[in-house]
Amino acid sequence: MEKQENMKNRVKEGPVQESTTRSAMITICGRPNVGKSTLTNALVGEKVAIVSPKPQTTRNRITAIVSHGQTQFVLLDTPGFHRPRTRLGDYMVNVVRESVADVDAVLLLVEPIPSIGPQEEALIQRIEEQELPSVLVINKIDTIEREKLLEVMAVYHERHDFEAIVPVSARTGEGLQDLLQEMEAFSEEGPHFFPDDMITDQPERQICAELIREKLLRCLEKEIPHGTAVEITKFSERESGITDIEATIFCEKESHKGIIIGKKGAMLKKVGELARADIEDFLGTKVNLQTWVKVKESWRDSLAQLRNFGYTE
Ligand SMILES: Nc1nc2c(ncn2[C@@H]2O[C@H](COP(=O)(O)OP(=O)(O)OP(=O)(O)O)[C@@H](O)[C@H]2O)c(=O)[nH]1
Ligand SMILES: [Mg+2]
Repeated sequence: MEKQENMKNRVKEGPVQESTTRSAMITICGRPNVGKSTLTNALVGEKVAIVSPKPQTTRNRITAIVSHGQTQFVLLDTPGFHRPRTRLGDYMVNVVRESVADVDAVLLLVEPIPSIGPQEEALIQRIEEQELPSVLVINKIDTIEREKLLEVMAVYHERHDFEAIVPVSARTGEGLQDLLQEMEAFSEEGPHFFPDDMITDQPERQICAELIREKLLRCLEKEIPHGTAVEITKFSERESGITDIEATIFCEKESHKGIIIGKKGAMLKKVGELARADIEDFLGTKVNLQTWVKVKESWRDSLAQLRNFGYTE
């Protein structure tokens, strides 16, 4: 009788399929400037997230899609975890907290420093609270000696039971294959969440706005670029193949506006030229980019303005 039941079950399930798809959703988190977006881009093989030498470059959660054999990894690049000083900061930190939940695993990206800072401590606590499997990824190993690396590994190993510790350089690509291999452990059989040729869920115009913001971060000093937001007000492709883009750069003070425009418009021209070149590469068309600068006092502390710029839950 038991045997018959087994036979019936087998017929119902059908033959075992040879090739099955797998997927995993994995959050990348860490303090500002540790290289989360650089790592995201390196794993995707294309630029989907802007990168700058200044902390707090990423403001939103960025979904990036990576194909690895039969597996589709959905990576969530997050803002740097920091102590917020504005409502925008509150939003960014909340994005991180919400991204370290309901995923298959978390990559905690750290600097190659043999001490655990308050940001890492808070993120480890969040990972423990959510009972999520995690991999410690020690980035920027191109900048340190091997002995130092062992020290860093020991300090973190003592603090938390990571599934794996992987040293990498997001800049040179060292260690990335090992990292992908470790990430496979979190994949499960099932359909892919996104089409296989998709690399990010961000709309084209949002990426264009981000590329302009990246140039502001790279060209301007101190607090000024952190108080900027970019809105695309026109985005249309002509039949001849040229894309017309109009963008407004918002800043927080009249004095900042003067600096962003620069002497005889030199700074704005430089930002525009750098951004246009990148946008042309990204869209694969010629681009006619027009930029304006406007002031919105203290927008980073205004809920209405944050919503307006898309920094909403
Ligand atoms: N030497 C070296 N520099 C790196 C590496 N990875 C990233 N960087 C640099 O670190 C800086 C910050 O990189 P991002 O990728 O913007 O860092 P992030 O963690 O996304 O920063 P936020 O979005 O501000 O949280 C940039 O200047 C990168 O070029 C690396 O492996 N080695
Ligand atoms: Mg980033």
